[in-house]
Amino acid sequence: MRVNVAIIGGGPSGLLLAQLLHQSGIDAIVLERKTREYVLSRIRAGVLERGIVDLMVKAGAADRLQAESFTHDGTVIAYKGESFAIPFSKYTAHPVTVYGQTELTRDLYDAREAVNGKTLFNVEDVVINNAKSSSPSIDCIVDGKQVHIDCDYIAGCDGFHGVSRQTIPPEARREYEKNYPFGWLGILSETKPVHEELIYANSDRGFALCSMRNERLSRYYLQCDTNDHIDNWSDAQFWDELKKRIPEKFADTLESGPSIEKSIAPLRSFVCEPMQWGRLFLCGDAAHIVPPTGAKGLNTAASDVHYLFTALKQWYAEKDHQLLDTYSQTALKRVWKVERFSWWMTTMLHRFPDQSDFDLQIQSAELDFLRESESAQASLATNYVGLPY
Ligand code: FAS
Ligand code: PHB
Repeated sequence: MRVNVAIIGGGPSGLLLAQLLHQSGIDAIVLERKTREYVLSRIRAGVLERGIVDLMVKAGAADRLQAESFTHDGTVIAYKGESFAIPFSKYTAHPVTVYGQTELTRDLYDAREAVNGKTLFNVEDVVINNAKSSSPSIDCIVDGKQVHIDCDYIAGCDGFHGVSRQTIPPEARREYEKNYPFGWLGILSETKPVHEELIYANSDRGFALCSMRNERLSRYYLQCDTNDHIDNWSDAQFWDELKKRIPEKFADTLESGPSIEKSIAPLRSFVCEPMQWGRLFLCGDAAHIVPPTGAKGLNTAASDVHYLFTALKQWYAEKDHQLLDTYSQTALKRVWKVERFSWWMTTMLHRFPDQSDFDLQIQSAELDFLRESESAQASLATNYVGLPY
């Protein structure tokens, strides 16, 4: 089989790239290790920057998003039992959009099927061949049969545990990593969100986040130990702890209910440089990871896809390789700014086991400054709604 672009990974990065390429007449295939149902069973991001919404429109996959999502003009920061709002619209031109990654991925799969896009599921033993040559290829096994795919370019959209990043020789890649001493315990419940906007809470018991998917679907997170397990948390224990971590005015009105999903995610910052190796280009979690405190994981996967799609489009339309040659440094410029913001939000809002009294005072001063300073709020808003591509 031969395609222009072979995409490893059928998560949001791979699917968004495939759809954008299709819209420009560039032939692609998506190779996904799992089934569509499995991919859609994952509960992840919930807040979209303007950039990914615009890309979904460009990809022809935004009808449901535009019909069912809603916009948030700000967010709430809570600490010491009090809270304050940060009005994005006072400092930026765009709000954020609330729409679950699961639904966005579902829309992309539906759009791909509508155009009969080639997608292989249950793909195993993916091997990338000759990425540094002008004729790369992929070998893999699908339903027990060997499949060989010749292509012009390969997009590694296979997430943190995929094969793409590992194809870059260890001596040719530099990896930066910071592991946080806590995780996030998240639940989904068919309850009314506690507030119409998100609440990021720093409490002496640890971080909490109150988010949502719609008016009757809430998403909550609690900072937990790295070795914690969902079996240690009954729904009642989760709700009790959440109420202790958010200001009373919210806790008193919190609607609890049975969890329909419960999971724990580790928190890390990670960047792989470079994000390309010959004709292999990494996008999204395959290249970088952020702690979800800044709601940047999915959104930065989208900016990578924008840069790679634009570069591929320039090559196929004008045989100009310049954007492809500079993809990694272009993408990394924005990636590092997002890494900084996500680290800053995480450091400001979480309690660290080794925090000294001095550290706690500094964290408190950071939050006081954010509450009192318009320039500090403008900086948070500018980063949160999404830096320009
Ligand atoms: P993904 O990991 O989503 O997709 C990669 C795909 O490649 C997967 O479907 C995988 O099955 C497939 N794959 C892997 N190896 C393969 C192989 N060898 N061959 C073929 N296919 C292969 N971000 C936020 O902004 N907010 C959040 O709250 C949030 N929560 C998260 C919770 C968890 C547990 C995780 C892991 C991530 C979370 N993220 C969050 C980040 C998340 O949204 C990612 O940024 C986003 O999924 C990135 O999309 P992709 O780059 O497509 O990677
Ligand atoms: C979510 O709704 O899942 C969510 C929202 C904002 C974040 C992280 C996760 O920063």
